[in-house]
Amino acid sequence: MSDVLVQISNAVIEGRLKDIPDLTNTALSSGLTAKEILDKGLMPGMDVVGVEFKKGKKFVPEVLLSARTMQASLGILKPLLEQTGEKMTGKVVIGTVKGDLHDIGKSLVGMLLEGSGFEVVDLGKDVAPETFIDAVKKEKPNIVAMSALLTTTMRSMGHTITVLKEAGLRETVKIMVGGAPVTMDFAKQIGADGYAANAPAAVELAKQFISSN
Ligand code: B12
Repeated sequence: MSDVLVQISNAVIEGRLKDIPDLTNTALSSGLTAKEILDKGLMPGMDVVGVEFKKGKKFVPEVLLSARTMQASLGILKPLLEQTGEKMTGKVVIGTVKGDLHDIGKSLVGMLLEGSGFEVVDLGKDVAPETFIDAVKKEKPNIVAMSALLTTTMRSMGHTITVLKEAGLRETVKIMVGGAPVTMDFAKQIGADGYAANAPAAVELAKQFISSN
C-alpha cells in the first residue's frame, strides 16, 4: 500500500490532528483519489481505533481525538467526493432525544459512523420527535439513530418511533438506539430495529442494516 496511506492511517490511530491536513493534501497531489484516501487510509485507521476501544486499550478522549483527526481529513475530501458523485456507505440521522442534554456518546457514535463512510446528519441534543420526522423527510436517511442517557428520556425514543409510524415514515428507515440505560430488550419493546452498546458496535450494526437492504 502507498506509504502516504499508511501514514494517514497511523495519524488517525494516534490522533495526530495537526499532521492530517498536510498528509491528506500530499496524498491528493500524489494522484490518489479522495475515495482511495477514505477507503484505504482513514477507514482502516478508524477500524483499528474501534477495535482498540472495544478491547479497552483506548479510552473516550483518545477515540474523540482520532475521530476529529479523521473529520479534519474528511473536511478536505468531502467536496471532492461530492464532485465525483462517490456514494457514501449510507446516510444516518442521529440525535439525543428530547429532554436529554448528554451528547458525548452520541457524537462519538456519529463520528465513528462518519469515519466508516456514512454520511451523518447530526441533529444535536434535546431533539424533539417532530425534528426527527422533519429530518427524515428532508434527508431521506437509511438509518435513524437515537441516544438517551437518562431513564426519564428513554421513553422519548418510543414516542419518536410512534410519531414516525403516524407520519407513514417508519418503514423507510432502520432505527437503532443506544445510550447507557438502553438495553436490547428495551429496543425490542419500543419497536426499534437494533441496539448497540458502544460506538464500534453501532458502526457494525449500521453496516448490517445497509447490507441487509
Ligand atoms: C457527562 C455527564 C453529564 C454532562 C453531559 C455533558 C454532555 N455534553 O454530554 C452534564 C453535566 C450536562 C450532565 C447532566 C445531567 N446528568 Co449526567 N452524566 C454524565 C456522565 C458522567 C457521563 C456520560 C458520558 O458522556 N459518558 C461517556 C460516553 C462516551 O458514554 P455513553 O454516553 O454511554 O455513550 C456510549 C454508549 O452508551 C453508546 N451510545 C450512546 N449513544 C448511542 C446511540 C446509538 C444509536 C447507539 C447505537 C449507541 C450509543 O456508544 C457510546 C460510545 O461508546 C454520566 C455517568 C455515566 N458514567 O454514564 C451521568 C449520568 C448519565 N447523568 C445523570 C443525571 C441524573 C444527570 C442530570 C439529571 C443531573 C442533574 N441533576 O442535573 C443532568 C441531566 C441534564 C439533561 N437534561 O440531560 C445520571 C442518569 C441517571 C439515570 N439513570 O437517569 C448519570 C448516569 C449519573 C448518575 N450515576 O447518576 N451529565
